[in-house]
Amino acid sequence: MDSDTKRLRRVAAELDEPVAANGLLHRRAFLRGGIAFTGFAAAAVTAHDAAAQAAAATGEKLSARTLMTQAVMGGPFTAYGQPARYERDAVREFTVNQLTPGTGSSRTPHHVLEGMITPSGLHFQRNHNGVPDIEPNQHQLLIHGLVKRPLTFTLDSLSRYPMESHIRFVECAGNNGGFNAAEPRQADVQAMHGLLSSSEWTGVRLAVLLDEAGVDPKGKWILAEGGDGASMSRSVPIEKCMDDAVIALYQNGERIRPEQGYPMRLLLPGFEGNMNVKWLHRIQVTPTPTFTKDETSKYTELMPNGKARQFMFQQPVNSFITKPSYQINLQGPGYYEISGLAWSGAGKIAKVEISADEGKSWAQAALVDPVLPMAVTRFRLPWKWSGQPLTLVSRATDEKKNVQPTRSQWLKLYAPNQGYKFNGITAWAADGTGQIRHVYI
Ligand SMILES: Nc1nc2c(c(=O)[nH]1)N[C@H]1C(S)=C(S)[C@@H](COP(=O)(O)O)O[C@H]1N2
Ligand SMILES: [Mo]
Repeated sequence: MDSDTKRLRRVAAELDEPVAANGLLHRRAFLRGGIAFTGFAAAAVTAHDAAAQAAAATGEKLSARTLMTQAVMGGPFTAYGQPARYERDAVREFTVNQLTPGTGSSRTPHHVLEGMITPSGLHFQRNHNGVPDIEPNQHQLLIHGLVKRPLTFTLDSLSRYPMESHIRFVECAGNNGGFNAAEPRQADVQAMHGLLSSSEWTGVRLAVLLDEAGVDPKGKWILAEGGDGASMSRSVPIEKCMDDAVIALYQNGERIRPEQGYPMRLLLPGFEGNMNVKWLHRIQVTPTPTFTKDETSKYTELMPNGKARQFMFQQPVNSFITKPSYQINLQGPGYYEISGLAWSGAGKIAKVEISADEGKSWAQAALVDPVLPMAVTRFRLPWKWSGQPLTLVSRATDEKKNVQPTRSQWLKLYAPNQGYKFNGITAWAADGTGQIRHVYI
């Protein structure tokens, strides 16, 4: 054994010590290579042996020659690439209502995705009247109301302005639903948390356009209206418009997808999805909120005293574990990496803690760079599962010190059946075979 090997073994032995109950390891245990050395190296040899044995059984020799005969002539070029045809699980999930086929939502399959960016074709959709087919050269954005100079912008004229790019999440206020049912619903991460997606958005800062139009001091709000059949419209405080609001034209490097608001959408970082008006064609500066149907009949929260709370813009701090999760079961005792997503409308994620004993002891997960405000943050934690039944939970804290409540704490904040903005802790229970169920803790 050389000195490097000895050193790695020593580090491994230290890091292999759990930092919280039921085998949660130090967040850097895998990164330092220690665990990989003792655990995975051994596992890899076993896997290799198994493959060699299988090959021997069929009389086949694992050789360079075998690999070469497997090579085939490749297919032609494609104009726009698609995922490998075997990736059939990586699709949006939705139910079709025959009467209103364009109305409803489709969900991002987070349980089969990695990293912090949602592929554009898998961004969730929430449409109140379908996806309009807008000819970009015909589209205009009008800014009027309490301004010195009403202005209209075409896609071409907007393209001459300085652009900004930001990685930001969009999350529907109705995400994470179903938790007020008496029994925990047995559903995967896609069904439970799939109305959340994350993209790099590029566009023009709204403040630049409003400054050019010259906002009257009496203009305290805007009305943002979409060009879809629903004319979806929302009131936004002028402070947000002058702060970090963006007229987004690009999504993950290409023009924004039709489903996300082509050719332009309002992006309000951290604010509930509904306010991020798609197919944006009109901004009216107003003295007060407009009290549109979308902010009165819906997207308000009923409080315990029977009054509805309006204009709760920010999405709360939240997190969920994707690996393991419902239907992403454990494959027997041994080393695992627990992984998931955390986000907050208030800013950056400060920490994510994981518990494997229903919240009695906690280990701090590693946050994957870059950790950005109002973006999703991927977290990871090494874990050694002994094979005993247990419950895994994640709890996120943001930079403003907001912490995810438990489900029962959250339920006390609102009237029964109030369904918006749930951010209670999600818990996954593993039985002795590694099968995962959704449980309440
Ligand atoms: N014009 C318009 N904007 C809209 C909607 C809509 O139906 N029409 N849906 C809103 C809702 S409720 C949400 S959650 C987000 C969803 O954005 P996405 O479909 O790009 O994921 O868009 C919002 N903006
Ligand atoms: Mo939404």
